[in-house]
Amino acid sequence: MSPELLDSVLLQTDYSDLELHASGKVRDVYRLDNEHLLFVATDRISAFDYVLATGIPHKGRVLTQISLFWFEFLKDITPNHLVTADVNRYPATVREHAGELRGRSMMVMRAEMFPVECVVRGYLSGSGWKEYKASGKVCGIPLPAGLKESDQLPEPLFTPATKATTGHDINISFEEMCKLVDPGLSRQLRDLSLRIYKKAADYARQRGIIIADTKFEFGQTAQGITLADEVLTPDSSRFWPADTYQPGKVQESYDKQYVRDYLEEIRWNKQPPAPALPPEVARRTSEKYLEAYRQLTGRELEI
Ligand code: PZK
Repeated sequence: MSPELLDSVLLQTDYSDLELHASGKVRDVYRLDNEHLLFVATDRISAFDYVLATGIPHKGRVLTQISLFWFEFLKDITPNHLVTADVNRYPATVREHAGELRGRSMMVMRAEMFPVECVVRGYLSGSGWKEYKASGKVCGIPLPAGLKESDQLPEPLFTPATKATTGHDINISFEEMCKLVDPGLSRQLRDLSLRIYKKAADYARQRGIIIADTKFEFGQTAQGITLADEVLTPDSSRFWPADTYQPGKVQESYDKQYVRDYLEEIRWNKQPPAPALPPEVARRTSEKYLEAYRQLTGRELEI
């Protein structure tokens, strides 16, 4: 990889003047003031539940720009937490980091987050496929017999989950969700999630990308129920290339296939420490993220 490209890869953030609000495998959220947060997408990548030692050039910017695209696309359906992604409008306290933050960050409204993940599934995959095979249901919802792995569902399903403090999300029924979030609000979150998924998945399908499933996070702000976090990115969703879609088997991941193939090839035992990626695997993966952005938006990400 060229020195300039390597230099652009961000693995760690460190804004010692800011308090960390939340940090995830590949992104970090800082507190700007009482009402505002700084959401930063790094170039880290996770596979098989671990963050790898190698960053993916442009990944953080691609995911941020995809979220920004969807916020605009969905603004007639839902308010969102975006204040600005223009680093020139960030508070003076972070403007010294403008170079690093440009394109990969958003200043957002701090929201009172709902303690549920709003998952929508349009296709039968992952834990949904496993449950269907065992019981004919997905998250307790009965489905017609005879569906194959990766089949499109008759209707998209809302399958909420709670964030486990360690490890994986736990699927819950809508009734269980109603014990955690007021039933009226739960219904609104369900209806909103389904409308957002349908509008976005329909658009993406016309552009050659199947959004098999996705996860939304909502919070409450002065504007009411507000779409937060990143939205409809390859990290929060399963993106499949439509041109090779073939129900009856596992689908190749749009973005992480080269990474998974490499990790299987070297027979990593999927225990830490996670390996580094050969430059060629990182480069090809970077190309896939850029391609996803291009395919969805019809624009080229300016590098
Ligand atoms: C918030 N997360 C998830 C975890 C991340 C993100 N607008 C908001 N207001 C209050 N809290 C959050 C948000 C947003 N978005 C989101 N945790 C808190 C999360 C780890 C890293 F980048």
